[in-house]
Amino acid sequence: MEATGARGNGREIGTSVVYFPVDGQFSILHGISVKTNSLNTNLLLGAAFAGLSLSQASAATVYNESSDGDLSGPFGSPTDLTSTFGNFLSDSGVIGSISTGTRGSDLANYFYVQMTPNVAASIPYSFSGDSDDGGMIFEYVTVYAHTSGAFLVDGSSSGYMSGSSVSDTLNFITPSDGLVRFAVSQETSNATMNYTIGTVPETGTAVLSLVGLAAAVLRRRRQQG
Ligand SMILES: [Ca+2]
Repeated sequence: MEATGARGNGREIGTSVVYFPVDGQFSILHGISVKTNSLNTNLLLGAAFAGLSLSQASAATVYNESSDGDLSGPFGSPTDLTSTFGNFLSDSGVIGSISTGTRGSDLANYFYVQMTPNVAASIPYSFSGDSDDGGMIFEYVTVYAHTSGAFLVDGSSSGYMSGSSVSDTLNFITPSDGLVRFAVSQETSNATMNYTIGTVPETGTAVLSLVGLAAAVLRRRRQQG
């Protein structure tokens, strides 16, 4: 989906953007329609497509176990993701799962990443899962300084649930070499636990951004008019 002249540069809006022969009504993404027959419609569409291009350009880097491989189980040999992300503090995240008992033998996941040294990090995480114990699931994300093994978050940032989900944020100061190890584990008999660590875009984010930007521009045009 490209609009000639507007790709990746929103500053061109209002100077040279005319892409579509619009008279009357143009439908955006099967639901949102913009009704006008003035040049404004072209400006709106230009803004929308420029926004989409910018969104794609800054898309998050995500390691997904389902397509990129199961993360390491032994604590002493975590998966090295330093080249996957470059800097995990940027838009990036991990999607994975652990399972135990009747659900599998993937008891824990360990990986380490590179971050900017000596900065305050705030990393979101979430768990969702199911259990056939009919009771509680305890899950943990523990954060270590990879090189020294020192605790950065001691695993207390955990929750419990049965068939629901929890989310929280891991707040810590990155170590002097920036290498940070994450440990994901759980304490239950029979459960599969899906988790995310870091920034993981939700399905449809780009579409929502596109529609939202177009709507915002339209509102502003109306206010100015
Ligand atoms: Ca796994």
